[in-house]
Formats: sequence, structure tokens, C-alpha cells
Amino acid sequence: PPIVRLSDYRPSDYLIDAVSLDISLHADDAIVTAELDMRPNPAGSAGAPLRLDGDELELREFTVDGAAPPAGAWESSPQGLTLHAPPQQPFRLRIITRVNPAANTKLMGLYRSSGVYCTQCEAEGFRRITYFLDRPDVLSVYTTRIEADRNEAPLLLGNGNLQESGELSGTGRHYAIWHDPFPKPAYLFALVAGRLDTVSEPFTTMSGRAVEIAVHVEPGKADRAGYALDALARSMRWDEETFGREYDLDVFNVVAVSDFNMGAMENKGLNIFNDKYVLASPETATDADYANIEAIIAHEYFHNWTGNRITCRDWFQLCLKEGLTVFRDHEFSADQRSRPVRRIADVRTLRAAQFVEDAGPLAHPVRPTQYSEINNFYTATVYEKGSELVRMLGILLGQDAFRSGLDLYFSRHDGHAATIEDFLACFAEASGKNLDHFAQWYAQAGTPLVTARGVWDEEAETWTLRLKQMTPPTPGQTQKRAQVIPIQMGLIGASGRELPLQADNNAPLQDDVLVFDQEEMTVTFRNVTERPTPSLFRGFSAPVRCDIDLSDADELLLFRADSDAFNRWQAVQNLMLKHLAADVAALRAGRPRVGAPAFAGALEDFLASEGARDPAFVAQALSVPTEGDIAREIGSDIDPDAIHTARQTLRQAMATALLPALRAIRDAAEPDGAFDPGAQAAGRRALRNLALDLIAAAAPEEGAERAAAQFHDAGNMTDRMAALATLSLLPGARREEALAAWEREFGDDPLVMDKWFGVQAMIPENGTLDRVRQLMSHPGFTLSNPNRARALLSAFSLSNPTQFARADGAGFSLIADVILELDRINPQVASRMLTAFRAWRTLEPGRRGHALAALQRIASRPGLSVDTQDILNRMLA
Ligand code: B3K
Ligand code: ZN
Repeated sequence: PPIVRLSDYRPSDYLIDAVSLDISLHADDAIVTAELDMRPNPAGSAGAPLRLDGDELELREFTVDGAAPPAGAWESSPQGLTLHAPPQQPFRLRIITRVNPAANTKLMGLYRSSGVYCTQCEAEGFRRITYFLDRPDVLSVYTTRIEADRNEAPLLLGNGNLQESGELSGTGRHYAIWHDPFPKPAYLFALVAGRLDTVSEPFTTMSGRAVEIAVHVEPGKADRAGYALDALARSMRWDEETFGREYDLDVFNVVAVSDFNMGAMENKGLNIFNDKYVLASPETATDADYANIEAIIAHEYFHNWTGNRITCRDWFQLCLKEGLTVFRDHEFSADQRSRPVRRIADVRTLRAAQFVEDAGPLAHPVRPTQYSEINNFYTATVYEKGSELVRMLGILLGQDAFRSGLDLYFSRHDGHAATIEDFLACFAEASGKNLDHFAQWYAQAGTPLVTARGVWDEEAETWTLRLKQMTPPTPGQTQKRAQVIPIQMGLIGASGRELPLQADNNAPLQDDVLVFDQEEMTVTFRNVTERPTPSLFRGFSAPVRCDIDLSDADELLLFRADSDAFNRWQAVQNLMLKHLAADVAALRAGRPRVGAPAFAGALEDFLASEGARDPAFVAQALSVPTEGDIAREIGSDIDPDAIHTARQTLRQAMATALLPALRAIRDAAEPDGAFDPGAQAAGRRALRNLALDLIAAAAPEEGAERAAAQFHDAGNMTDRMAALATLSLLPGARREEALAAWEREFGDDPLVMDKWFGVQAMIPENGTLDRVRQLMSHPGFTLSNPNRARALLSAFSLSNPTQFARADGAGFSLIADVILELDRINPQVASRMLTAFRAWRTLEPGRRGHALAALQRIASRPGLSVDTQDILNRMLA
């Protein structure tokens, strides 16, 4: 497949000012008539041929300014249409294509999901609807006429505002005409036609504009749409209050469909969602589901400014909209919930997904410089690390200059397609600071490792901090340079009090932020009258790893006394990780195991003193690092079985020490009343359910009994699911009974059944492979639905390390079979699933060999999709 390079970017030779679409829908036959008002681009090369993109299209008719061009003047294939010598003044193309929505299993372009017509055009799906300049720097004003059978599709939605609608008498068909006054790239085009139930409410924007906001869901599910609608209204208000961004159309529609490749899509005025991120009721959705819905509704809405009003010049600039929009949705969730608890959750995601990506064969810069399939670059690096870079800008420039820079960006680039350089220039201008070195974060891949060593001089009352940074090589980038790393920090005295932070005059310390932008740096702090314990990277101020030689006593001091909640959590994680890594090493070497954790007493005090006040934080702090966290800490020669054993041993030891306190949490009376999805109530549930899980680790019989009782009595899905998860780890009749009961109760509810598939796929037992095979023939299972495929198979490959990476290679082999089958149905979902192998080189030699064999078996299949081929090439390079 051809490689697209950032360095080859050229402006389009032609522009499309206006697009008029007429789309007549039939299940297996949609006729698309496109009229394109075009002109040569003054910035392009004059007289160049016009090459329109296409993908699997059937051309029915083609005219230029009303006349069919002579044969030889043009050519077309399903993959493109070329007009060799287009007019050099404004001209109009008319193109009629035919597409088959019902046969579209790739879920890109126009397709059907449970009988609803819908579209997905990002990144390059519009070319599956009509021939077009399908690139984000071609912005057009769209008018769309949608026509369909009234009975099959009573609701017809497009981008923008509704202009006209009516019946076609005697045909049973009707139509709607939508007009979007905001010029946009083709990837933001959308339509929906189907039978859907609606919840809606009026919203008045800050300048008084009346907007009707609505959420549309499959018939019968309107009672699960209220939370999404509420989250949308809160997002709109928050963006006004926080960033001064106001909505700009008369309507804002959200549509939930059940077949969707990713989470959701920010089409202008018509967001289309995976229904997993819209539908919620206390009986069917967990607290985690509610939090995801809130965050994704916000994310897609926030794109209206960061992505839609200001879009990307080319796909290399993807982080311009995604990193910034993730930053905005993280800030929103932090404001709506608990800031420290959200920060911990976001950093856990970053480390679990992005750090792993950055350390392996798929590592790439936040702004990649080349791709063969752009859909493979919607990654944790572009999204999550991209968000961290925006966050660092705020830390480095200060919040006022950051906000001025963002305001400048909104005013200067509104209505245009921008680049990372454009974005950074606004912040440099607003702050008066040079951001040339900072810009390197967008170009250099890999996670820097910062090594920090401190020496206290009692006589001189100084504390000297020596810092080094090193970024490991990544594919295509062997030499790395120093990055600009903001270290938000404090020093803590033995009693736990915060010591003053006074550095030498020439030190790059801005308030409590030390700016570390060289390979090595030494900073001396004055008036340090007692031995300090440093608290570095408060709030996780930079996306780096930190090696600092703190003793267990130092970590315990930070855990107890740090004013920064994130670093309190980090300290207890460090203690656990150190303990776990030592135990894994002992296990593998056949040495005596490490003893009981010395920090259990501190956890007991913590639980007693803070459990009631901040249960969500306490639940985070008491969560033992995942097997993935431990593998990352160890880094190479990974044996998932040893990791699993060490983790279970620590959970059991911790739980045994905490047992009375855990029982007290479980036995305390709970507030009655209706289910409250808010952060406070969710935090209480999180701690109660963590207590249940730990009790089961220390006292399996008692845990099983308590879990079975909770499974039976639970009044909401969070508690129901937590009970099932605890039971799933305890082999025996209770587990199988609970699974059977779940299926009886929820067999008709696909989203709830996804939880059932997932929990079984994650059981860390040898029998799971057969269980997963059997579940693949369950009548409710299909590879054609991305949610279902991921619920079972991504849960297995991403969240069950001992079984996916079985010593006999059978786990890899199963997923290889799945990928080969899935690749023919839906390449995007297949290639994404393949990334589960991304850390294969870190495994111990036996498992590594099995992983390689599985990857090579996939690679040997002729006719693989470009998507899957691209990931394989990089993974095997
Ligand atoms: N922009 C979309 C993602 C499109 C993915 C295309 N493969 C959703 C989002 O990030 O908001
Ligand atoms: Zn996004």
C-alpha cells in the first residue's frame, strides 16, 4: 500500500465551495446524486487534473457543467474518478453513484445498523458515498436532501438545520432537506434515517440562542436516554463558562446505533454514537458506564469548536483536534466529579494504553510523519499523550496565558483547517514565550525516563537535586533529544509539613514548577532545614516515567502527608509495585517469596481515617496494580503466570490484614433512596465493592456468600456487576448459577450481555480458552457487531494476560483465527484487535515464540486488508 508522508503535503488543486446531495435510500440500493460547485484553488497548481477519491463506488452518471464530457477526457473506477483537463474557472460536477448500505459490513460510509441508515465518514468514508476531494482541508457548505420510505424511516436527520420536509404523494416515501451553513470537510458529513425514539429539551445558549437538543435511540429505549441528554446540556453550559464556546446551530442531535466501529463521531450538529456510550439506566449501566457516557458526550460536543469550527489541515494533524478535545473532556469530568480521582483514572489509562504503545513496535510521535492507513493512527498516543501535551502547555505558560492562547486560536483559525504549528504559535504569541523546544513533543516518540537523585546537606541547609532524562529509541527514531519536562513539585519534612521551595536564583523554577529541558540538570534548594522527602510530578505534570530512590519510609510519608492527592496515590502504588516486582523475581528464580507487605498497617489506618470521607480516592489507593501495570514495571522477559501469582498473593495478604475494616465497610448501613449516578454515591459503591472483592481474596467462602447475596439483592447494575466479577474469580457452582441467572434475565439486552461475555473472557483459569470458544457459538454472539466482538475477544486479549499469553500458545492462536475471520468482515475492528500483540517482544522466550508464530500465520494469509497489513508490518519489523 502507498505511504502518505507529511512532508509531501500540497494544497488541493481544486476547491469545492458548495455541495448539494440528494440521497434516496433503499436497503440495498441507495442512489446518491451529488452536485459539486468547484473552482481551481489559487494555491494549487493551475491546469492540474482533478482526481476525486472513491472507494467501492458504482458510477451511474457524470456531467461537467451539465454535459457529459467526451470519452478520453475522464476515467473512473470504483476507487476514483479523474477529469484530465477540468475548466479553469468555476464549474459544476454532477455525479450519480449507487451504494449498498445493507452489504456494508465495514461500517464505513453509508450502512445499516438494526434497520437504521447511518453514516461514518471519518477518516476517509465519505468517498464510499460519492466521488469527492476527501481531505480535511477542502471545506464546503452542504445541503442534503434525504428521501426514504416513511414507514421504515420516519426520522430523517442531516447536518445543520432542517430547511424543508414533505411527502412524496402516493409513494409512501418522504424527504427532508438539511442545510449546514458552516463550511466543513467531508469527514464531518452525516445522515441518519430510521425509526427511533427521541428525548429532547430546549437549551438557551449564553447569548440567548434557542437550541433544541435531542437524543435518538432504538424504539423502546427512550427511558435510557435521559442521562446522555443531561450530560449534553451540562457539557454545553460548561464549554460556555470555561472556554467561552457557544453552540451555533438551531438543533443538536445525538443518535445511538448498535453497530459502530468506535465510541462516537462528532459530525456537525449530528453526533452518531455507539449506543454503549448513550444508553444508561440504573438496572443496566454501571457507574463506569455513566462516567464514560458523560465523558464521551462531552468529548463529541466539544469537537464542535475543536475539530469542526477549526479542523485539521491534513490527517497528520489529528492530535490538533483529538489531543485538545481529550484535554477538554478530562477537564470537564474533573469539574463534574472529583479532580484528583479523575486524574488518577486518566493517568491509569494513559499508562495502560499509551505507555505500552510507546514502548513497543507501534510507537509513533503524537504527530506522525507517515502512514499507510490513517485509521490505525486513532491511538492512545494521538489522543491521550496528545492531551497531556496540551495540559503541559497550561502548566508551563500558566493558566492565564494558556487561556489567552486558546482564545487567540479560536478567533484566528475559526472556519479554517489548521496545523500544530498554527496552534503553538497562538500560545507563543499570547505568552511571549518561545515554544520551539516544546514543539519537539509532537515529533519525538517514546516515553522519557527521568532519573532523580537528591542530597541533603544538613550543615548548609541545602538540598541538591540531580536530574537526568533519557528517551529510549523507537521505530525510525534511534537518537533522542531532551524534552521540555515540567516537574510540579514540593518538599516534605519529616513531620509531614510542606517545606519552602527556594531554589538558586538561576534555577528554572516557576512557582512550584521546575522546567527540566536538558539531558542533565542540577538544582540546589536553600533553607532546607530538615531532611526533605521530594514529591515530584505532582498531579502527573508530565507524561514521563520517574526513577527516584525513595525508601519505603519516604513513600509512606508521601502517602500519609503529601498535599497532592495524585502523589499520595502514586506513593502507595510504588510500594505495591516494588513489592510485586520483588516477588515475581523471587518466584521466577525459585527463591523464597517475599514476606507479608510491610505497608499493610498504613493501609489500615488510611482506610479507617479516610474511607468515609473520600471513598472514591480510597478505592483507587487500595486497588492493587493490574497485571498489565506489573508487566510494565518489570519491562522484559515477562511471565504472566508469575505476575498473576504474585498479585493474588499480595491481594490476599492485604485483605487479610484489612479484614475487620473491610467487613465494617460491608456491614455499614447504606443510604436508601433512588439510584444516584453522581460521583459521591459512585465512590461509595466503588469502595464497598472493592471491599467485597478483597474479602473474597482473603476468605473465599465468606466472599462467595456475600457476593452471591449481593448478586441476588442488588438494586443497580454497578453492584450486580461487581458481585458477578467477584464470583467469576471463585470456581464452582455459585459462579455458574450466577452466569445462568444473568443470561435468563438479560438475554435480550445486548449491552448487558456484553458484560456477561466479558466477565467470562477475563477468568484467569485454564478452562477459559474453551469457554471463550463455546461463547463464540452462543446465539447472541457475532463477529459482525463490534461491541460483541470486543466484549468477548478484546476482554480476553487485553484483560486476561495469563490466558491470552498461555505458555502453550493456544490463546494467541485463538485470537489469530479471530483476526483472520474478522479481517474479511470489518478490517478496522480486526486491525485494532491485532494491537493486543503489541507488547509481544517483552514476553519470556517461549511465549514470545508462540506470539511470533501467530503473527506470521496471520501475515501468510493472502488478501489481508491494508489496515491489518499495516499493523502486522510494523509489529514484525
Ligand atoms: N473522531 C472520531 C474518531 C474517528 C475514528 C475513525 N477511525 C471520534 C472522536 O475522537 O471523537
Ligand atoms: Zn475525538
